[in-house]
Amino acid sequence: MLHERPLSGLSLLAQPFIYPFVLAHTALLSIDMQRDFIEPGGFGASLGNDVSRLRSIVPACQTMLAAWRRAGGLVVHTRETHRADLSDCPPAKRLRGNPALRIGDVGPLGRILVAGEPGSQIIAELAPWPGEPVIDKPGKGAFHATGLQQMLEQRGISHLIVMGVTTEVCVQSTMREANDRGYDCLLLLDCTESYFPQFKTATAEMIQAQGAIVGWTANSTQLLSTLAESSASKTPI
Ligand code: C5J
Repeated sequence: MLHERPLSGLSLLAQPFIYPFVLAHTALLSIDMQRDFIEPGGFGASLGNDVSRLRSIVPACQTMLAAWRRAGGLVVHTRETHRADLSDCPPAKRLRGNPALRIGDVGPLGRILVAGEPGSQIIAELAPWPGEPVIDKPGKGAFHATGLQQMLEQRGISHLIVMGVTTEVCVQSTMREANDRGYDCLLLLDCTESYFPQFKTATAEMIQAQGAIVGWTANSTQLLSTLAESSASKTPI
C-alpha cells in the first residue's frame, strides 16, 4: 500500500519561509478538540464565550487528519483535563474564571474539565484512532506535567504540525514549550481558532515574526498539496 512507504524530505510554503520536514520525524498535534471547548454547556461556554467560532474549523481539521493518516504520519491528541480529586488543578487556576461554574463543578456536560466526563471527550469528528497517543494535560501547555516529550523522543519526532484550540492559550503555550525544547513547529491557521478573532491574528503574527522566533504558519491547503504531490511522485507509472 502507498502509505507504507516513508515520504521523506518534504517542504511546504509557509510563513515566514519554507518549512522543511520529514514525515517519519513529524507529528500532527491536535490540541484540545474537546466538547468542553467546542460545545455549548462546557468550559468555554461557562466563561461566556461563543463556542460556535471554534466549531467552524472542524471540517478543515477532519480533512487534515484524514490526509495525514493516509500518508502514514503520527497523530498525537491532547486533552485539557484534571483528576477527579482536582489534585492536579492549582487553586490559582480553579479560582479564576466563572465563580458560578468552576473547574470541577457539575455543568451540562458533566464536571467541568474533569477526566472521564462527557465534556472532556474529544469531539466525535476528530476522535483518536486506536493506537494514536492521547496526552491528558493539567496545564495549558502540553509539555507541562505530561509524558509528551518522552513519547515524542521515543518515536524520533523533531517536528510538530499543530492544530486545535484555542490559538492563543493551549496552542500557543504548547508551541512555545516545544520551541524551547528544540522542536520545529508549524501552526495550521485554518485548523486553529480562538474565541477572540484578534487574538488568533496576533498569535499567528507573533509566532512567525522575527525569522520564525516561535515557528512557522501556513494554511492546511499547503500541507495537503505537499502530501498529494509527494504521494503522486511515488505512484508507479
Ligand atoms: C483554554 C485551551 N482556553 N485549550 N484552554 O483554557 O486553550
